[in-house]
Amino acid sequence: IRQVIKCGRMASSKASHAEEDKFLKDVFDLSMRQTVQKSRDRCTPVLNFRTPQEIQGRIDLGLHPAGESNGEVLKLCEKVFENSVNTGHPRFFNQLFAGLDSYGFAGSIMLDALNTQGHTYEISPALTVIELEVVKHMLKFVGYEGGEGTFNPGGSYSNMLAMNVARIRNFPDSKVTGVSGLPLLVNFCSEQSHYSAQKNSALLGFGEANCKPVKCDERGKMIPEDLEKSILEAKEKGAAPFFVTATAGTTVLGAFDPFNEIADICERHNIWLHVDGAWGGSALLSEKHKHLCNGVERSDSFAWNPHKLMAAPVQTSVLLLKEKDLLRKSHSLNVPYLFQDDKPYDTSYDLGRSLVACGRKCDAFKLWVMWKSRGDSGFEKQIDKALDNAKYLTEAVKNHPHFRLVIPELEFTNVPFWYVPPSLRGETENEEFFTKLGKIVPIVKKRMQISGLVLVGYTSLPNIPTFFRMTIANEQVEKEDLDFLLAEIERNAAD
Ligand code: ABU
Repeated sequence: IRQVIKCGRMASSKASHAEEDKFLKDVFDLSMRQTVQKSRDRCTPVLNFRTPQEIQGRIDLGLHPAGESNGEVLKLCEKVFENSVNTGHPRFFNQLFAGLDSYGFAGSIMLDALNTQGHTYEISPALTVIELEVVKHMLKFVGYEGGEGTFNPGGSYSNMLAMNVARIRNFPDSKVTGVSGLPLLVNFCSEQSHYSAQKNSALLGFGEANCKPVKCDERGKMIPEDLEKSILEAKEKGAAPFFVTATAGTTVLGAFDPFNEIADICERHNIWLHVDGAWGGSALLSEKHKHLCNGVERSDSFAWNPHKLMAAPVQTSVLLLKEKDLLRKSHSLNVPYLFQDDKPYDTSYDLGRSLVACGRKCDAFKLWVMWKSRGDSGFEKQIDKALDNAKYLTEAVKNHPHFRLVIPELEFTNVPFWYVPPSLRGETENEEFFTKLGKIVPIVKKRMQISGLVLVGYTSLPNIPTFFRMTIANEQVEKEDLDFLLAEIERNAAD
């Protein structure tokens, strides 16, 4: 090969290569210092809160005709870290993702070094077969052996593909002819499901109003009787119910819907059952907790975000389908610039043939590196620890006279609660009392955000005033971090 292409380094570029290499190493060291190493030191803050205007004043954001030196760019990058949230910190509880797994981070670095896309095997050969292997492994956990799946940019996108595939399975011609000649297609989700169900219904042309909300019980689980009532009402009006979104681990309360009862209803009415397991799907990895997902094997599709409880790097999202070849039937469109049939390999490995996305990152690789390193058992320990921590916090809140749980029976790592300030202690705990507690939550959150030592989210639900929406996802969280959170709320709510 050297003879054919006359290999050799050009002397003139040696200096710039050395500079580039140094820059890359410096960037790696900076990233390690600012994230991995800081996360190990609980004395560092989770964030240095600044307003957008303050950040605009601190970083030279402007783009200029002439480029800047590596040193200048590096200094600017350092400022970006200093004005970012350290989501790998064990006291970052704000979202349904947290932590920076070293193997996942390593996978991300290598993936970015490869800088390729997943539409054809010819530009991502190893990454394609890795994706298929990871999907095959995940299918087993859901009970979909023999099915198929794909990595997507986020859980909302996975939920969208599922809805589209369900429509095409019911009305195959509509892939070409569109939805205008079809009966009114309606879909259903619980009133506590993720907002992507409604957004996707709008996006795919069914309409937000045709995503019908189903009532939940006091634990946040879909009420199957209300689902069936709603399906029958839609049918009476001449509409065609075609899709139900159930949830494994709701966004706010972490509730798991009653999948078997919902599957019975979907079978009776020939409706596609999709489970949004973006958050709670990882329970399937734990012998102790997989019962939460009992019945999901009866569903048709399952969205799962390993970037949440498995702590894979953002984003690592999968849609799994029980039946094979539906992705191709729903999305195939052959174009001669990508999907030629006369390539020197089996072209069914050109995964882009079956997807909406053309350019797509090969996110499966990050998860594969993690899975190779940890094995199933490593993930199982991680999930069990998160649930143990949630149990510890639940008991701590329950037994602390200054805190109240929003719901007494928690299923997952979501621990929603209120703080009772000195001025309200001893009052009758009626609707007015909890409304007052709700008003305190954003104030305390704001103070904690500004002090930067811990970050936790808040929300409200219909008929439930604002509360702390605490979730545990990071494996590095220890009981002392949970004690710290409660102490920090007390400290910030002192007056
Ligand atoms: N993408 C899931 C919802 C985000 C969150 O509440 O953390």
